[in-house]
Amino acid sequence: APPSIPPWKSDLISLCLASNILTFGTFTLKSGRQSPYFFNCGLFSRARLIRAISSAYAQTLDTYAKEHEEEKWGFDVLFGPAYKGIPLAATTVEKLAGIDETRWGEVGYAFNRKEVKDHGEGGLMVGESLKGKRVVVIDDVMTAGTAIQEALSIIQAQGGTLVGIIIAVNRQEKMPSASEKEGKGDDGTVRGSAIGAVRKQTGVPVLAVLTLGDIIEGMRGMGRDQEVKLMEGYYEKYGTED
Ligand code: OMP
Repeated sequence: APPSIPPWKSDLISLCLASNILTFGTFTLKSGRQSPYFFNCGLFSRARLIRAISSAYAQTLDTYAKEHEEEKWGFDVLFGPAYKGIPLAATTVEKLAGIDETRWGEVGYAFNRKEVKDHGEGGLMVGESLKGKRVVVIDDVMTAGTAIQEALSIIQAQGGTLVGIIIAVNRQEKMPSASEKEGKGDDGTVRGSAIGAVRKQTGVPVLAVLTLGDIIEGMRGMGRDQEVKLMEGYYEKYGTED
């Protein structure tokens, strides 16, 4: 069968493998789940890597905006939660201006401080004000959807209107069960996806550059059968289509 993912996605996956951004082993996730794979966005720290991921984020946002022209979907500020969201927000808006300056030339970026500054310009926020603005959050990886909650409350407190969320990787996982949260393992109950819960909670689109499905597909195309099997096994246990 022909691969169902576009070449730019398999190229990005190859780059992530070559730079150990995507690695295999035994990882304990924030949710407590044990994963055979891990995606580390902190390692997009070299010129050609940050260029690749910021281009992919920008392309994903631009494509979504163009596909939702009728609803006039767009945004004024890209908010990158500290710390990992900061370079992502800055480099992605720069790439957006490069794609279509008429559409994106006035878009801003903003980020929060982890410690509130009590001198100089002061405050919690740096960059564009969120007040009265349409805001998109840019983040790295979504598993259970807990990391994104802090960003949502900051936007609310700053008087912004959330209109979208973009992440590099949607791990396509089910919500953790109550027993998992207590560290007692999955109780086998049927639950929806973490991303679906965030969509429902916020009412906004959650865009992803890559999904676990894309990664599996891309690596299958590279003949990396061993790792594909590990990811499929994990998907069997914790995955959802969403
Ligand atoms: P949730 O808060 O469960 O959605 O997990 C998202 C966070 O987990 C990310 O912001 C990362 O800090 C971390 N993470 C990764 O960076 N890469 C992964 O492959 C998996 C996780 C994770 O712990 O789930």
